[in-house]
Amino acid sequence: MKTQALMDTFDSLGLTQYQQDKVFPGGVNGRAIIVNAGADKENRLAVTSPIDGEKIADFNCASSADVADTVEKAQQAFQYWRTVPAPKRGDLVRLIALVVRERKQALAALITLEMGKTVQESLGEVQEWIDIAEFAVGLSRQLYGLTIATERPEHRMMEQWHPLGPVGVISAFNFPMAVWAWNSMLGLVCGDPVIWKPSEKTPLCALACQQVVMEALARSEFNKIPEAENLSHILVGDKHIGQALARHPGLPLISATGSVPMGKAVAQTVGARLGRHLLELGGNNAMIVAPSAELSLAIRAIVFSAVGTTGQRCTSLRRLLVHESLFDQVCEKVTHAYQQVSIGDPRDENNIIGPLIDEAALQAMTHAIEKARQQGGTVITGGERVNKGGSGGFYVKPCLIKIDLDAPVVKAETFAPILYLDQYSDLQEALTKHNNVPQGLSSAIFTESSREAELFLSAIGSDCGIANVNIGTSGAEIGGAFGGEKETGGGRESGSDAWKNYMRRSTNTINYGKDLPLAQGIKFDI
Ligand code: UN1
Repeated sequence: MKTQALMDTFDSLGLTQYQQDKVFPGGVNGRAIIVNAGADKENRLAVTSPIDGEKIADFNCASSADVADTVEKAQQAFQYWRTVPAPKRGDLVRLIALVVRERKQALAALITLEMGKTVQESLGEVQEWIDIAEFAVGLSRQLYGLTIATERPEHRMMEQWHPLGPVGVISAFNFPMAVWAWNSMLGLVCGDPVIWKPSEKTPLCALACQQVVMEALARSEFNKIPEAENLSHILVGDKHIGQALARHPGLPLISATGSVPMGKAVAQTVGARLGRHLLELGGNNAMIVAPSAELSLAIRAIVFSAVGTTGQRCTSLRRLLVHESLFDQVCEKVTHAYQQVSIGDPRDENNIIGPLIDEAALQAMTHAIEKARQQGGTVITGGERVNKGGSGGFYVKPCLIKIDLDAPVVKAETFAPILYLDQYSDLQEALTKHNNVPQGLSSAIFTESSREAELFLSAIGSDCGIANVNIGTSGAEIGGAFGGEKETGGGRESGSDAWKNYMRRSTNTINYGKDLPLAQGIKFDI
């Protein structure tokens, strides 16, 4: 099934036609799609679909030499792109949004095939790309600097935002298009070419994204400009490619999404050359359900946040703190919902839980459940593998575990649908537990009390980058800044003023007088 489905999807994305051009120099060879055909044949990467574990593509990975060459090309593109007025750059991104809108179904189908999220969620991910692209188009006329009051007569002080340079993007499998889109749509309007190392688990999605950009370029006024062809690059490969990008002084910014160990390695390497990094790492997101909570909303929010994307979002709900007065009721309702959810092939619209990405994810889940048991936890429901007609996909029942949230296992992010559940009697005590993890991405409270809600959002409330009231922890809109504190890495991507990451600020003071007054009233007569 895979070969045909993949080829159909690629056909509708125009990829097979495109490969004759230059993205797939090795061509489509039966089931295999080869990138960098000239590269080391030992260095091959097999891509399997999590739907059934079948191999869907074969790659030769990029090499470190490709990194140096690609950065050089991106630098050349930058020399050109930074001179193009920002609203004109925005016009390319407008065309990208247009192509994505036209190809939405096919792009979503590819996400589902390669990453395994449900069609609804894949459509949502593609929508996220459209949203950030259209946001970036508007932004291309709003890259504002301040004018600042100066203490000197006949002077003016202002700031300008200039393009930064080529940006290296390292992304994870779970949002194989949207996270790159957050970075590259903003990067492109800000004047920066983008070099992307996608997850080794989802390179086909990356190729499709590249195809979209190339198609938009072909439709744009930049279609005859050789430098414009080098605005967007992908390098398929393992962590050595990521490390080479992080080391390269030609990339002033590395934006990395993924695990905490990966983020630390990137931060150290980029930091050693005093480059900038933008990190979006692990989350360990919690929700507090207060006594006044509207339970019909809370239960849906809990289940969507905890089991959506099979618990493989950075923003997935992993910890639930329920007031003791509601504990039994919430526990019963969530258990009931967990036992009802349909699990299976994500292409079937009836299923709301697809497979885990791979066997390692299943093992991590099984291991965490075992540890939770050893640390005093009780499995209320789920955790078992579900056999889907002997398919090689890793389908699991979402797992609900009653445990003290101070247990060590709860402090680590396990990228799987495990929800740890605990009760509280006093909100202060709940907040302490809530914040007592190394990560700080997303959080939520369900309450009808404005006092409790405001406390949760205040400086002494949730310590996360995202704090919500009466909605779940996942499913953030692109308009807000996305990211978190502590081991989540401190970066902010996507909306609000996250664009400033992709630009350099120049503070300018202009003297239009006939004197040279010094700041701070310093006298310096020569
Ligand atoms: C991620 O899991 O890395 O808030 C991104 C959400 C999505 C993005 C998640 N908009 O769930």
